[in-house]
Amino acid sequence: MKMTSSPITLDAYVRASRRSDADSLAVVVDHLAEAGKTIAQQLAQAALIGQLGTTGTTNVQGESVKKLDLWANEVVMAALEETGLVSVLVSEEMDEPRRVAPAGYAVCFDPVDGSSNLDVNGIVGTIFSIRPGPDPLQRGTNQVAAGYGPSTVIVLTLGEGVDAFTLDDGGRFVRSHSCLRMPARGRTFSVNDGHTAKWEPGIRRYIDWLREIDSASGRPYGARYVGSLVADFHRTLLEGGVYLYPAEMGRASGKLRLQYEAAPMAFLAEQAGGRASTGRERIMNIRPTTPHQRVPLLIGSAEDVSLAESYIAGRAA
Ligand code: AHM
Ligand code: MG
Repeated sequence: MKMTSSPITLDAYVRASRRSDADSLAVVVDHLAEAGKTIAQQLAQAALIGQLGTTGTTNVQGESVKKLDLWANEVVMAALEETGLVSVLVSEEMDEPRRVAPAGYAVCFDPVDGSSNLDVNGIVGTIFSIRPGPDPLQRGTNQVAAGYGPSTVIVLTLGEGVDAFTLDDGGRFVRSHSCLRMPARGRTFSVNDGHTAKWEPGIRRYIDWLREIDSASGRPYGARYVGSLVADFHRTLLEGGVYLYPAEMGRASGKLRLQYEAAPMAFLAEQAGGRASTGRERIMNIRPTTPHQRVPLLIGSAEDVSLAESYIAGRAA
């Protein structure tokens, strides 16, 4: 990881990209960043202003909806619609894609990822994925930009590597990390260990292998699990290792959603030299058939993900 010496703002960075639509993309990313700031401010005061807890409803995926999920969804939607550059929006909090214009980008987002952490003041963040519109169902390989913002950092790729931008005192996102590279191999694994009994044998054997003592191969790996993809992925991006939300008994597609969780993180991981897989196929290659489709996700350091795949395929003992 290189700490950058020349400060560049998020807006200037996107405008300086080699993409022909750099100026339009800068407007969309800038509006997402402003929405992120608004959400961060609200989160900071949530306990004081009655914004914790649930709405008492469930979303299209059968999950309990938190007040902040809905509120943040409106903030992100309004910010994107204001750009006039977006044709369709896909959000974790909306049953159907929302058409806003005949032409423009297709933006898929999770307004508050990790929302089970909201009421305990844990780390949450917004994930976004920008594709050329107006088709909302496109492979991850079509993404023109993807990123997320846990607290007041925005991590972004435009397909030209991965950079991170930190909110400064003046309210500007300024590049703090440039050309992030994930180590080829890490020392930690991140998975909901309580679900062990629901995993297929290959995943169980792989996690057991990570727990064995063998100093030559750097084992045992440490276990780290926040239960918030933005937080767990951010650590994995910076320090390497592997994050897994595998297929489970009774939930063959895992938990995470392709369009606004797995695909944007996969784009970031690959741009940082890492890998993202269902265990059997590259996440970026999957063509979505429904807006909220779920996929198993193994993401992180290239060697760690490859070894996990070998276990699933029965190649590793
Ligand atoms: P959410 O978008 O409803 O918050 O769900 C996604 C989250 C991820 O951030 C996290 O990695 C995972 O769900 C945690 O799930 P679990 O509590 O089953 O371990
Ligand atoms: Mg989520």
